[in-house]
Amino acid sequence: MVSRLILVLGDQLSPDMAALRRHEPGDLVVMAEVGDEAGYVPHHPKKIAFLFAAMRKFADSLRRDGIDVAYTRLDDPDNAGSIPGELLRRAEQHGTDEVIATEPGEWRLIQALDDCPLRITQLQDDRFLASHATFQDWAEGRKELRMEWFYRDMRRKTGLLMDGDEPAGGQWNYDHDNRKPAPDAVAFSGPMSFTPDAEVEEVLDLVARRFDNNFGQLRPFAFATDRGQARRALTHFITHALPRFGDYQDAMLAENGFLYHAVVSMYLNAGLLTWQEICTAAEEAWRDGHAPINAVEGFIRQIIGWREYMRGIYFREGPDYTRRNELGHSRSLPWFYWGGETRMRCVSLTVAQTRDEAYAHHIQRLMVTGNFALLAGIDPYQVHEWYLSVYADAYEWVEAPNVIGMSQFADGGIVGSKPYVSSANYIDRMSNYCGDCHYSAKTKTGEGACPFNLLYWHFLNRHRDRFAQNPRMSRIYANWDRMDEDRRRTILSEAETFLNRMAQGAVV
Ligand code: FAD
Ligand code: DLZ
Repeated sequence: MVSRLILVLGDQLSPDMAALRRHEPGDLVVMAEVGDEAGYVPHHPKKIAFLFAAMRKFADSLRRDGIDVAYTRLDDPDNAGSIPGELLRRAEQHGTDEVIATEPGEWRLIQALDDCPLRITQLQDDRFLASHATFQDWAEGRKELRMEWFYRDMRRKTGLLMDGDEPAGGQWNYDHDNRKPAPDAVAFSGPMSFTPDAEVEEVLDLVARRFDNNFGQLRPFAFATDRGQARRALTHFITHALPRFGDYQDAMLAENGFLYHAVVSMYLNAGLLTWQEICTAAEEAWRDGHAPINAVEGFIRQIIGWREYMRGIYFREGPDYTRRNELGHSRSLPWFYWGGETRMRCVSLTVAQTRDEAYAHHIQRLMVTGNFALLAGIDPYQVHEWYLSVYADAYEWVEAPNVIGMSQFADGGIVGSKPYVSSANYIDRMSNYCGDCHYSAKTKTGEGACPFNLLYWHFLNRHRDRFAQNPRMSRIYANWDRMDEDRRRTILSEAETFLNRMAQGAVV
């Protein structure tokens, strides 16, 4: 006789999940690979394979610990197709209607559990440093929310990189040291890769059969799929890449999409790693003299700062957040985001890397694909769906504030005080993408002019009313106003021509 069902979702693979901590003898853990979760966006095949393989291994580890698990595979004939459906099926099978869950990371699924006719308790997901209440308290009464102030509170709260009440090294933030352009060569072999075992191969065959139309290369597949492997991937990063993480954090290289990045977000977000062990390992590397302060501070800030802040914003802003469109952008996402041809080498390389790895680092996401979508006025919801689909680390709680907020300014400035837009100049400075491009980063109009140069002014011009008064942007508008009127007219008309050709499906 089963007393209660304990729900564990695909991104809740930590032994000390809130729901699992409530486990008592007689309870049954429910895990399920379901069509609804695998299909609410066309996830990258590597993301689906990673989660299914990690879920299966996690279920095995619970069983080894003596916990009863009812695990439904995607191709089980009785599969109900959704998480609520599976809970209802298991509830009927085992004669119970009580379910303990940990709150999912997307409003969509929270609401589906609320609507499910069972007695479901959704416990707070306490794998995060800031609970909903903590973030709410911090945000309450502030005229403007800024990550930097939140981050400093999180440093104080955790004691990470603190010497008493003071920041270690004397500064809270070493970002000014972290903007080196692309190096000629990278002295890091990239993230640790893992040869699929028989269990992973079985999942790869399933995903190849069922999701072969989804955008993305399934094989070769080299992700970690259990906690032990994810720990090794983390140690590999701390040992070999962290010391240079800061210097080249914003750089981009055609030959190397990983540079000195950790490539652990998919493990952290799925529960195979914790923020505590990642940050403690990074801090130790600094205290041991293995990695410099600019690298370690920059890295820890991403995790206890940006990651926690983004989650806070997502839950504070509510279920309609992904539908925000403050700039009224409505163009369709161009086909080249799904692998179609484009002559813009930076976009083409970033999309190709995304297709092959289900990974791109922050600046590729922000300043290449994100920047282009914003400049071109693409409907932010379509941009959001793309990002949610194509990256192995994407769940709405973290993806949406990064896309709708930081990248597309569709929330009107909740996440960022100004839009992240740039002309070709930034990409040319920070990468080696532009050298072999069809377009010329240095050419502003006419034959071969880089579309980022044209669209940059087009964006600023069409949103003048909103941004001209922004103190951080007034100089840019002054530059625009100083330009000869004919030149301004040429830029705007060439930008229009470009956008029209793109909308008609021309190779641009
Ligand atoms: P590193 O560069 O090595 O950084 C270390 C860790 O810091 C990451 O693993 C991640 O956990 C955390 N981190 C860094 N930046 C952010 C951030 N802005 N928000 C939250 N966490 C951060 N991150 C996701 O985890 N899922 C997403 O779906 C996602 N979508 C994004 C979409 C856009 C448009 C942008 C601009 C950023 C997005 N990010 C997302 C943030 C960031 O790009 C990724 O976390 C990072 O690239 C993951 O690679 P890494 O592990 O090598 O990170
Ligand atoms: C992303 C994902 C996928 C592809 N498949 C499953 C699944 O079959 N079963 C499951 O429990 N979870 C899956 N997930 C993760 C969920 O979509 C995730 O828990 C929610 O989006 C909330 O973050």
